[in-house]
Amino acid sequence: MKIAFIMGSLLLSLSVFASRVEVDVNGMSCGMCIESITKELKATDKAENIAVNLEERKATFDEIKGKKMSDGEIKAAIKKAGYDAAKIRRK
Ligand SMILES: [Cu+2]
Repeated sequence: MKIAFIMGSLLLSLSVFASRVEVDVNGMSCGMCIESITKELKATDKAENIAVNLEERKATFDEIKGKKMSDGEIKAAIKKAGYDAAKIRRK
């Protein structure tokens, strides 16, 4: 019963989010950087659960299902915030 519930939640979360995306970002230095990157990713309307880590120089987010973002779109959003997306990984 409990396992069925866990499996169900797992399937549900898989169906809600298309994929987890991890972006290496160059040029971040403070909390304002985090804010502007988060804002621009959110503005695409394709990213959820956005987390920007200053120490790891990384932005991580979930693509909203059915709204896949191309590498170009991700780079454009990061660039709009004033930074450079170095490497994009999908999990
Ligand atoms: Cu900053």
